[in-house]
Amino acid sequence: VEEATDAHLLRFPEGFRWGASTASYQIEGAAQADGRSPSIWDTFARTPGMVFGGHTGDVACDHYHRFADDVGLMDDLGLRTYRFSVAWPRIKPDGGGPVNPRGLDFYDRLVDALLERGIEPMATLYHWDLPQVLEDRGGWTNRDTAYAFAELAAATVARLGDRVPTWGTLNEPWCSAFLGYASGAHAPGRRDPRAAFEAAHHLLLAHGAGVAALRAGGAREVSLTLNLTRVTPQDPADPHDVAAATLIDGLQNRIFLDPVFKGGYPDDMRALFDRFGASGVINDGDLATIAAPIDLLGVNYYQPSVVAAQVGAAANPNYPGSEGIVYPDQNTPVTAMDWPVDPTGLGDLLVRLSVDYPGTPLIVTENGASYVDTVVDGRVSDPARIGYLDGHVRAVHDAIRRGADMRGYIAWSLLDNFEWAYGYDKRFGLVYVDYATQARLPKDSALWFREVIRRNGLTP
Ligand code: PNW
Repeated sequence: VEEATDAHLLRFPEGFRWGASTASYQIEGAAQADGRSPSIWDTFARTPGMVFGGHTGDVACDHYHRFADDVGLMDDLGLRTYRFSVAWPRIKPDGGGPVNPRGLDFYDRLVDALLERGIEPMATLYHWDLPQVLEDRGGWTNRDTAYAFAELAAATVARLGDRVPTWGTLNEPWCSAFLGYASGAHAPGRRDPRAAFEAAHHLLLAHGAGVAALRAGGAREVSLTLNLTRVTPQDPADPHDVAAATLIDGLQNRIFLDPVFKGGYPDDMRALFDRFGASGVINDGDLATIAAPIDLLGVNYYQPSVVAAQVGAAANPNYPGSEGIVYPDQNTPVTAMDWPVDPTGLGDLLVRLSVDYPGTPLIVTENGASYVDTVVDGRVSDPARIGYLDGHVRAVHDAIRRGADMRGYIAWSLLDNFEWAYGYDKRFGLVYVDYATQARLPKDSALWFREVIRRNGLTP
């Protein structure tokens, strides 16, 4: 528990990590450079109607060519940690098999540039850009994809492990499995609940096998990032609403947390594997692989969830098996994504994790907001984003006071970028990107964040 040493400052613990996040497909561009093969997102973005405006990541922020300037910008903004992901199709264009050294060269240059500026690199091995060649063999519904992932982990840590202290296996396997294979809102755009549960299991298996490969390669700190949230019943006194909240908590949170930290699927989730005919992919020994200890849990949090039971309601396609559950409007302020803003959801989530899954330190690996930004007289004034970030950083501070072992706060995102199904229409950056010129302009929120980092605290 950290007491404010300065009455005017809510201080964070010594060594608390502050930074920003990105992901390869969202910023790099250079889709054909140096032997990169197509990923499922290249294919999906080219499928009519899947991404806003037909946008693709072909150019994105052109970070592949501008990384040196972007690292300079990070330094100017006082960021001390940079979370990025590596593109599997650059490193292993055939999915498995031989390494493409030119693909790894890019990350080698990036890591060196970060270290020269004293910025700690945090590398994520998979942030959704699966090589299309692997999807052609079933993608995450194929067990072999998990083993191919472990080989990616081994090759990447072999090249960068001497300089990258912190490694993440997967980013948000919930999105990969359920947006990718159940609702089809994300690549590869399949709509098959059975495939989604199979994918969820193989993603967890990939994580576990990846942890083993990272350890064998000498990784110093190994983590997994999940998109988790606080799920509450609309009426806590109504047992039907309470049951609805429990099921959605299972499909969002426990289906990943319990295998990793408790060595098994919760009974209600196991029942859904059975119902959708997906239990056959769970082999003897898988859960032991999945439950390999990790050093840090990354938490991505954007919005809370409030649910209610309603007889006859169709299942939300993102949550197969959730018939009879609805999401009543809460009249909370929302972001440009229509996502409700409620920082108490983050504080409560972090405290819950430290109670239900004790012993693993936590780090916020993504948190941020999309608002409509405009450049006026060479400046982007974004008070709503500052308010969002301030409220959530405050919630992290409060979670520490309530006993959570918090190691850092990493904002989403460094730059405006390719926001998946929304293309370039939604801006999450601390830094504005003018896509016509690739000019970068720090928003007021970036300058606010720089002050928080400089003080290692918030003013009350
Ligand atoms: C996360 N949903 O994505 C990702 O990790 C980032 O790459 C992304 O840019 C960021 O959050 C903002 O969206 C999500 O529909 C995308 O529930 C969609 C959902 C959740 C997370």
